[in-house]
Amino acid sequence: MSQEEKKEKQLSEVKKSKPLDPKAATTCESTIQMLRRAAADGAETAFNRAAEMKPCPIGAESSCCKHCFMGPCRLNPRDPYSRVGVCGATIDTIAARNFSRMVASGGAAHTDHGMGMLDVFREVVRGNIKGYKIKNEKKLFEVAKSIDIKVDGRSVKDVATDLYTELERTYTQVEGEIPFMKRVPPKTLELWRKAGIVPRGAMREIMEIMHRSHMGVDQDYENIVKQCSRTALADGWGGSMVATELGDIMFGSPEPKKAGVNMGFLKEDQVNIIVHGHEPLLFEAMIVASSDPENLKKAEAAGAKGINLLGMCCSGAEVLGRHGVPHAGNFLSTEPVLATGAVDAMAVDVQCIMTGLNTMSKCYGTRFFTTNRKAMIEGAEHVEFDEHDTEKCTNQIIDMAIERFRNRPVQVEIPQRQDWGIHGFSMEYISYMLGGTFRSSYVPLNDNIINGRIRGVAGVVGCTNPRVKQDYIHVELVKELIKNNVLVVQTGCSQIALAKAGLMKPDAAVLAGDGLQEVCETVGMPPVISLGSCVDNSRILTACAEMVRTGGLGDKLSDLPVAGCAPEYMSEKAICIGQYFVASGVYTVFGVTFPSVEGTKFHKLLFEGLEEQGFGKWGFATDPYDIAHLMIEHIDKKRAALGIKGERERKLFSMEDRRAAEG
Ligand code: NFS
Ligand code: SF4
Repeated sequence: MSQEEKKEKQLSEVKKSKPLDPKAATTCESTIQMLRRAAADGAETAFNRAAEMKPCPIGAESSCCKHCFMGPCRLNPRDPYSRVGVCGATIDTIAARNFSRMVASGGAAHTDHGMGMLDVFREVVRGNIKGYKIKNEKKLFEVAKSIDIKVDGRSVKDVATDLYTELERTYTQVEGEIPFMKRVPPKTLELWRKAGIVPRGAMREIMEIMHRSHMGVDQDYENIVKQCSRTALADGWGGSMVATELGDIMFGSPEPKKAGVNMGFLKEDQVNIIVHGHEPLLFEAMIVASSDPENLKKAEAAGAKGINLLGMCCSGAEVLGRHGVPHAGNFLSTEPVLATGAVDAMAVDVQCIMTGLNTMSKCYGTRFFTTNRKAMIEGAEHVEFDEHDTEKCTNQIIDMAIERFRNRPVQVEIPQRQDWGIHGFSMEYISYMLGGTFRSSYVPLNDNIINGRIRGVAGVVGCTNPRVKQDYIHVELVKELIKNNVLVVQTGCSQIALAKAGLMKPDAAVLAGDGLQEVCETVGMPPVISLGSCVDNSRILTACAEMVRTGGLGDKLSDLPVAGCAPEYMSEKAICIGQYFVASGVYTVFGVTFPSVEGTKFHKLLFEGLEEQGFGKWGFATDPYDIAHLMIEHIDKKRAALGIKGERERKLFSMEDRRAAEG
């Protein structure tokens, strides 16, 4: 079956089930149970809406343009060169311009989030915000050092002041290179310099994309794609990386801990509050407020045994790793979870918040709050979150959740499934885990890749999308990868899918191939490693840079035997992430659908040309096994180029050896 036919088949499987068959829509048991309840109650979710809304085939392949009012212009995706837009724009111009705006929007989401973190960090350092503090001084000094800020003998405040001044350039710099370019392997940076894609500040790059994609400006698809790379790099090695690093500095670096995922962590006898969104600021403040003795007293007075806080989507993935706060589910479960009737309040900030949550929460009497002035929903209650006075918002949410608990308007039905796993890895911890305290380094990882126990590393990330069966592709793909000795690192909603499938436990190593299994068993790690939210994809970039620096695996990021994938993506942020991985040198495969027409020059550039120029490239497939094998083939190709194909003799550094070395 061709890719095209497979895609059609997947789409029609989800579509044809009218009324919706929950088992065809998702493999998440809790979500199935809740979709059944929602159907019985006449409540509707994205799964139902997706089944009714046929995706526009022209839009899906990015063959239409509405950048001016001589149009909108539609080209025929089956014969894309048969027509041009009213202005004469070809399919390549149109698709490249559309793509660039996806990159701009996705990059804007991450960089605006990162800039918000920087604003708070600055006010914390200046003493104007008291609710947060610098929790991790070690990380502060490490980050400062990595961008050449002097740290020896200096105070925390001085270093932190220099750090925020310097990091501000990530967003506002008009000319020259942003600070984290200092972390890029020299050969990769050299390639970017030659290509003219070293990013300036994100604001500048995003503004330039919006200008260049306006009617009648940049019409050369190759030139547009260059600006896509530059803008995307300003996200991955800029805005997102700042968000991750400042999060670690203010809230602590994640460390592995046992933590739970799934709807079974809702508690019937407690006040359940879900925080959903992306910025850790609201979540961290909610953690403090929900353990405040005053609030607990109020909850008790209402007959509750406590206040039970849970995460969803990305901020949830972040606190899952940082603090072990349980996680109720990924993107597509955000509506179904409300059908439990057990959610007393849901507070959201920015990104991936479905409008449908407001309607759904009204059906089940959940108090639903938007909290960010940038993200309101018509008809929803808005309680604004102010970092200078976090309690005002969090206490109000808790009060209203308690009130709702006292008079729960519907019967509660909580799916009983709880999945435990180990969460909270970071690039620093991976180095410690493999090397031990005193020889903490990437040498053992590189060694195990060179000796072939680990074939390569795959990043499997991204959303869930009702156009395909929720979680299914993530889980099958990752199983296939580890079976073939590929170590998998994860972020975002994908990580939650695998946590629910039980693959984030060390004993999941039995599902891995011999080599990977041996490594996992020796160091006691799971074969699938959770790194946090989508901005934490920057952890994968830092880890790749460290692998190059450590040596033995080439001198550019594009030499590494690694690959990336977002098999169920839905968001423009994912497109931007994909483009920064590709520009960094990584082969990146997407599923569901891809916004370009196969056979066009633009498509060929993304899928072949960029690699010929020394970057990574895009790939596309919808079947999990096809995706896995595309990734594995690529990893093998890189291994062959490094001359390490099939090699497997060096001794693994065992726990015993490590103890001996540490004395
Ligand atoms: Ni990432 Fe997070 Fe999930 Fe997709 Fe949305 S929550 S930033 S975009 S849906 S992984
Ligand atoms: Fe049509 Fe060109 Fe206007 Fe786009 S910019 S809508 S292709 S006329």
